[in-house]
Amino acid sequence: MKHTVHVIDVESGNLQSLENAIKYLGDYNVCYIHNAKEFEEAESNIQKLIFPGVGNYGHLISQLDKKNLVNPIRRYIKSGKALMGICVGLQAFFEASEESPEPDLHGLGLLQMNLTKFNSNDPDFVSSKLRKSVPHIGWNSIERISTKGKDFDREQTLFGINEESKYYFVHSYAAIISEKEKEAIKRYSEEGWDFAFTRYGSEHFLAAISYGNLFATQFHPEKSGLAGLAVIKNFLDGHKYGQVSLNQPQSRKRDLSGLTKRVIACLDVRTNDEGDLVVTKGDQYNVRESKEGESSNSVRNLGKPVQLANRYYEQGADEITFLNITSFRNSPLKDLPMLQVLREAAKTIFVPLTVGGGIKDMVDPETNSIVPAVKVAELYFRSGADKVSIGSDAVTIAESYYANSCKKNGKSSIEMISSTFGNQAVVISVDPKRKYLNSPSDTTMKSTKIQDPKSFGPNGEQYCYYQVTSQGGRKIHDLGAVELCVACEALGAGEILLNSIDHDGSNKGFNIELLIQVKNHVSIPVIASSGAGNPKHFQEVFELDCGIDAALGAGLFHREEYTVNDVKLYLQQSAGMDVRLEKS
Ligand code: 1PR
Repeated sequence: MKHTVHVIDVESGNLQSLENAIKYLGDYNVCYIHNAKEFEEAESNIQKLIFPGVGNYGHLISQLDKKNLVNPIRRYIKSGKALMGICVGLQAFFEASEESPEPDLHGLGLLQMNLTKFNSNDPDFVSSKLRKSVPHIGWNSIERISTKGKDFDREQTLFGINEESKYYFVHSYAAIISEKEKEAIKRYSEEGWDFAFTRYGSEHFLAAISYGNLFATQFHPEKSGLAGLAVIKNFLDGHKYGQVSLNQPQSRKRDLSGLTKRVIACLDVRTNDEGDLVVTKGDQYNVRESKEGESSNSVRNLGKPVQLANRYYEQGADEITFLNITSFRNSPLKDLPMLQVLREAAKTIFVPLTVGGGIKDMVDPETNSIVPAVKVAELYFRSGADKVSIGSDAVTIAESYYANSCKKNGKSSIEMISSTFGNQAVVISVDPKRKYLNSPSDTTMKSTKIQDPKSFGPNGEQYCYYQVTSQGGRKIHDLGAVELCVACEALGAGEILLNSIDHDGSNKGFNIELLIQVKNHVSIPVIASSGAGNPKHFQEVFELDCGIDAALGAGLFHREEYTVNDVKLYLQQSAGMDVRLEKS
């Protein structure tokens, strides 16, 4: 017989992946609790309760309050039954967060410590002339686990959490341990709390906490591959302390940031001429086969989206991105083509999934009603997406932002989605193309000197700015990539997916000058995209001192020239970089 796991649902993001992970483990069903009444009805039967949270601390705490869930949760904790918090679900056990400084907003206060924001001017980065991105997004290691103040041996685990594996984190605020908190940690340790510690740059913070049957992780176990599934299983099976075998092929060398280099596989998806949803790939965004003598060529078909995504997950992709590249075609809300793809993919893929294409206010042709972008995004989150990527709409939003003297209106898709689901859930996909200039004074946009003479303009122009496009390169705008990214960061975006139409499908390597230029103007993480042709190209981009630690490839994986694992092994063995390699 299957056991039931109860999950608190306060409408804060992707619960589908958690449900999928629990079901994937085999012996469990999931039952959601939305309010106090449902809690009370189920209370005597609840044996395992999970309290997930994504996004904004204040939003989560006020939702708990609004739904009268604070007292039932306190009562449940007191009863000593098993409870697991995830991400903001961990943060809720603390007293307060700098993210939501309203004086009357308090968390559950089990730990009388406050959460603070990571410092993008981390002194270790500043002295190395590197840039630290905030949010902290990516795969990090656990540095130390302690029980009652005493360090674990390396092979010991806390609910399966161990120092050999990598876990997926995505957050800007954390229980960062300054001198003052060291005292508190010592006190709580003496009272019997267990802690797992990690660091982002020079900032040490709590990655997991546990006391009796209470357990919480700052990272997302449901998005941390096999290592994360093991943590959930240990919690559900009640195995608090265990052992891990130490023969995993992890590198022990850690980056200054602590994060591994992230390798992302991207699938451009559209319907082909036969009406099937396929993965395709363009050269400079042209996805049609070019056969001589044919006027209308067919869309390149490289495989089925879910099948390919599973293949890349098994090869070790740290994230998978799906882009609906023909999103400008209207379809009824319930039939948005990527919903089904996500639902299927999220059943077996336990790393972060991003979906892009058509994230904007839309008119549902079936009902003729306007659906705000935040609702469209919510549908994707509820189908298994962790982040949405906004392309064309981001350009329109940035244009209005500048036209409005850099004032926010609170209504754009970027602002609405980030305030509900957190900045980390909003990626901006940028499609820039080189606009040649004789001199930087020919534009008001941030320009750059072209380094490679082979890339000079047709008339020998040695300067350019990166002019943004929308609708998959079809529409050109009087706006530069830097200006677009700066505006989107100010409005609440959490990450930039930086494509380059000039490099897309070229296999000649990433557009380094564009990447440096943009990264030097924003603090949020930038994902390098377009042009990857071999593992060395990933090394090149990760070695830049502007602090890029995520890079995306498409064509090289689709054509099976390299697997994701080939790239990661190369980075580890030839370039000495820290990557996540998982035991299969
Ligand atoms: O504008 O919000 O509806 O989003 C549409 C999304 O679809 C945007 O993210 C846009 O970049 C993408 N898109 C639109 N048309 C195309 C096309 O190719 N015709 N694809 C397109 C963009 C670029 C990358 C590609 C890398 C790596 N694809 O995602 O995967 O360049 O390729 P490579 O490694 O083979 O060089 P909206």
